[in-house]
Amino acid sequence: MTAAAARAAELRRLLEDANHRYHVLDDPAIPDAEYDALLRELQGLEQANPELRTPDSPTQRVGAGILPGFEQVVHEQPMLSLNNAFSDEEVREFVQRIERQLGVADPAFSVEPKLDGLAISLRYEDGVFVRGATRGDGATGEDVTQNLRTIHAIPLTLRREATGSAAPAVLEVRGEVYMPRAGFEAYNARMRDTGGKVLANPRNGAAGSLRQLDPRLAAARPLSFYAYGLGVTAGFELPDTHSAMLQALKALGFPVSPEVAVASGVSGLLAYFARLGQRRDGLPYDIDGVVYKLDRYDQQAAMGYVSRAPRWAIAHKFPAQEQLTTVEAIEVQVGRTGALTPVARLAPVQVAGVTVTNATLHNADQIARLDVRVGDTVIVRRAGDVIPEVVRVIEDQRPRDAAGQPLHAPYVFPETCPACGSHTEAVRKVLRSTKAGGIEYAEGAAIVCSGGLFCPAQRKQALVHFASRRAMDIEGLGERFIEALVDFDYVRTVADLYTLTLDAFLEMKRLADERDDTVPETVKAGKVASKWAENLVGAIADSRQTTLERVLFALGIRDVGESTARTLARHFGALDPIMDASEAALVEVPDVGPVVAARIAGFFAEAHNREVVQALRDAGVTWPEGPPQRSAEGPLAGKTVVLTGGLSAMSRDEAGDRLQALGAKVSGSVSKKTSFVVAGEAAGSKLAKAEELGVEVWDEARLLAFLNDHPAP
Ligand code: I6G
Repeated sequence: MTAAAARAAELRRLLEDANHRYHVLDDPAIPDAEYDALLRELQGLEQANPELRTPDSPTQRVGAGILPGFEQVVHEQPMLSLNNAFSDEEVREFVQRIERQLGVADPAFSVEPKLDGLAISLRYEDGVFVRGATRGDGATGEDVTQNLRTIHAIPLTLRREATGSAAPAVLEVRGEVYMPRAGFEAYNARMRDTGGKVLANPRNGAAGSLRQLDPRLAAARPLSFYAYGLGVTAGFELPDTHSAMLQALKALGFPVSPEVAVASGVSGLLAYFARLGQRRDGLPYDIDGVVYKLDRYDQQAAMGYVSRAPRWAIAHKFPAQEQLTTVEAIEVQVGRTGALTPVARLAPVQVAGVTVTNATLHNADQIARLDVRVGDTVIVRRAGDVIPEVVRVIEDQRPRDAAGQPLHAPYVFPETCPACGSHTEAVRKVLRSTKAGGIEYAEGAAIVCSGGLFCPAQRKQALVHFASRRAMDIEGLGERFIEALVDFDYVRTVADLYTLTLDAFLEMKRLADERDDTVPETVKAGKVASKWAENLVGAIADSRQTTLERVLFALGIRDVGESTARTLARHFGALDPIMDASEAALVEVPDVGPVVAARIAGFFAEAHNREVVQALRDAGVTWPEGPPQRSAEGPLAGKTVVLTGGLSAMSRDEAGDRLQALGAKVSGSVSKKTSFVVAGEAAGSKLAKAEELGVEVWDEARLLAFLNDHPAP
């Protein structure tokens, strides 16, 4: 064997080991970056020596060329279906039939969740994955080998330590390909952002992915796999029980559900069903029931089959997670951040054991994509902790007039905020910065109310932020009291806080306590309240003396965090010039880009927001103002610096401030114009980019030494 061949074999082993630890044992051994480095090394070796490229190489998981179509696969051993039980009674009958036929009491069952995915069969010859097929009609399926190779949970070779030297000549493993919920949500969020097609549910996601003719598309979908059974085998010593067989599969490198257990008697099965049912919403994947299988293979053989289903197994189904209902109205809710979210009000329907009357429609683009209208019959889905959502409209059931025209027009998204009447703006999510130094936005835009502090829907959040420690630092004004202040109409804007008297706070607290069952009676009647109110009034009074950067931050302008507030305060020196600055003037401020400039200008263009600022001034809130500090002087004048990775001696923001104070412009992205990059712990792509462009890189020690030699002016 050549040195290259030996290294390639070693890399394949290391990569498959890492893969197994990560996807099967849930116990990652090496960081992602190291996995990527090993994979790149193997790709390089295989490129230079194509004869080293084997079908079971981890490099083949990225997806090969586009297929002309799928070949048919005849299952040597048919892929059966399972009979269903929808009630405890049906489970009882299933167990009693077995007990009668076998003449045994309380036989043991292997019990496991039934994942809502797609059944597949994987064929291994001499320990190597050679073909994977869908179930199809049970007798014939489709060859989806290329797509299955991209699923990291599926081993490309059987694990050596389990097989010893001789792998089974043939081993067909059956199981379910599924899409974990988190992956489904993330995939759909990405699709919504980029205007792509969202998946109706994780099951469709898994099935659709396997049907892609371009395996690279399947590789981009977050799929996983659990093994649950066998097809044909040769040279494989079958254990006596199904549960032992699952352990054997696990040892061979297949993921087996950690929920698998052994139970006996009707009560044992029903207890397992109830236990898993309770945990259903918290599982990382969708399940539609549990499967009970007689554990002993000799007992399975004695029970036999009826038509195409085993008599020794049954699927006990949970209530469905998708149901049909009708849309009674479409309303728009304003969230605490001002985002307008369309919600469908539904005719009440039971979904997975819960009555659903509202479902999210996510955003304006989603309504347009689904074309949901009032009166429509829709599929509503509720799974896990996720808010119920409308996934599809049944268009043939749309109400129509005598001429066949729909009774309801397409929904038109409101142009003003339903809570305060302010105009709305489309806020596009930043996807990434481009090589040319620009910004790439997501296509779908969130529609956001511009009312800010004036909007009642945003008022509570605005007050929480305003009072927070790093903003106006008003101690003692917790969220519970802020809610009460707004709910009982004591404050409309943040400036109203400064008009409240001691008596008003005491009255508000009494009302807040009264409606709160968790507050003990002794506390409600207690005298602690007056001390609390006195302290609070004192804290509010103290907050009147503040700084420009705190006020700017406290106003809650979208995307203006502490660091931007500080830079703005330094650059302009006073509030009026900031309020009157054009977007063009704002982008001159270090680290303020066009998006943030538009936010600041938009905020102060709203009359309500200017009135709040005036009210704060009238209430005696003051801050020192001075001349602008925008001279690019200092040892770093004219230099553009990028900070990346974690620093141990200070936060990145703090380091940025100190560099700015020395005249540097701090930027978020690396380009040829970058003077140097400060790379802290676990620096990633920005460091790589700097190295690629030949930009100077400082480590933390060098930064600290420089700051030490150049104290702030
Ligand atoms: O569709 C299935 C899901 C889960 C199954 C199954 C299963 O076991 C956990 N087991 C068998 C034997 C069959 N279908 C035919």
